[in-house]
Amino acid sequence: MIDNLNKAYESFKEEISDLAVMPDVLNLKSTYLGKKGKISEILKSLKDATPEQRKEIGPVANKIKNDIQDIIAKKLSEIELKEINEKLAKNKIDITYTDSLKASNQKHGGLHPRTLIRQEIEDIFLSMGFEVLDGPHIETEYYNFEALNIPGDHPARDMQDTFWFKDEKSEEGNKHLLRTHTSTIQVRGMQSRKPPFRFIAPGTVFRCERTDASHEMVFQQLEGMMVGKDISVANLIYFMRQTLKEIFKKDVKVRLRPGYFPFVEPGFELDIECQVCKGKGCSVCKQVGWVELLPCGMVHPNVLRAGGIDPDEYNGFAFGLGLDRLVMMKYGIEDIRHLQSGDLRFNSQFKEY
Ligand code: FA5
Repeated sequence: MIDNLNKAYESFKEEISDLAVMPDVLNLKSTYLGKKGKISEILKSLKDATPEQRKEIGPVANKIKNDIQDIIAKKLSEIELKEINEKLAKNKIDITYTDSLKASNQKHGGLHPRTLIRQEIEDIFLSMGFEVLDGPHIETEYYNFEALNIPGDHPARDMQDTFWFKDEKSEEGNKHLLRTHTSTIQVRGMQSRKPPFRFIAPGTVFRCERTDASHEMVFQQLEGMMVGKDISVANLIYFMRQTLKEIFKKDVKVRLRPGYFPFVEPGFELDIECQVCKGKGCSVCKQVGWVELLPCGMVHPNVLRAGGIDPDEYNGFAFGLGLDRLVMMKYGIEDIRHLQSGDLRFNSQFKEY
C-alpha cells in the first residue's frame, strides 16, 4: 500500500507541474484528496491490514496528504500572483501629464465665485485672529429667533419669511425651521466659549421670498462676532473697512446708516455703492445706487445673556454680511440668480483651479 501511495504522490507532482489555472488545480485536488479520490481509494484497503501494518502506513499516508495540500496551496498562490501581475500590466495608467492628455483638450473645473470670495474672507479674518465656525441648517425657533431677542409675538419675525417644518419639535419643545440667517451661530458660539473671543461663521440660509435680481430664496451669509471688554462701534467699523478694502483691492464707497435688528443696539446698515451701475441706478440696486450689504451693530445685552455672558462685564459687535451680494459687487454680476443657475457659461468665467 505504501508503494501505491508513493506512486500516486509522484504522479500528482507530475500532473500539477503542468497546470496553470486555478480551476484545474482545484480539480486535481479533488482527484487526489476528494472522498472518492485516488488517495482515499488506496486507503480503503487499510481495513484489511494488520495493526502493525496500519501503524506503519498511517504516518506515511498522513505525510503524503499534507504534502499534497501544501503543494496545492503553493500552486494556487503562485497562480493568483501571476494573474494580479498580468492585470496590473494590462491596466497600467499613465499618471503623468502626457501629450495625449493635452491633446484631448480636457477642461479643468473651477471654484464657484462664492467659494472664491468666502475663502478670501476666511483668510482675511483668520489673519485678524478670528475663528471660523459652522452651524446646522435645520435650526430651532430658539436659536433663530428667541435667543436673538425676537420672542414669538415680535413683529421682527416677519422680516424674514421662514420655512417651517411640520410637527417637528426639538428636545426643548421648540419648532424646527430652516435657518433664515447665520445669526443663529451667535448664541451657539457664545455658549461654547469664554470671552474674549472673535469668530466668523459663513453658511447657507433660507427664506421663503420672491426672487428678483438681488433676492434669492437660498443664499449665503457670513456672520461675524467679537466679544470682549470695551469693544466699540469704532472697532466694528475698522474690521468692516479692512475687509472690504482687502476684497475689492480699491476704495469703494460705503455708507453707514441706522438699522433696526432686535439683536443689536445700536444697529446699522452698511450699504455699498452699486458696482453694477456705479451708483447710477439699475435693477440690482432698485434704481437707488446703493446695495444693502452688511447689517451690523453692538450685541444686545439680552443676546449676551442668552449666550451665558454677563453684559455688565462684556460687550461686543456682530455683523451679517450678504455673501452673494458681495460676490455680485466684486464681479459686477447683474442678477443674483446666475449664482445658482449651474450655467457653465457663467461659472467658467471665474478662476480655474
Ligand atoms: C440679517 O439676516 C441679520 N441676521 C444680519 C445681522 C447680523 C444684523 C448681525 C446685525 C447683526 P438681513 O435680513 O438684512 O439681516 O440680511 C443680511 C444681508 O443678507 C443683507 O444685507 C443682504 O446682503 C443679504 N440678503 C438678505 N436677503 C437676501 C436675499 N433674499 N437674497 C440675497 N441676499 C440677501
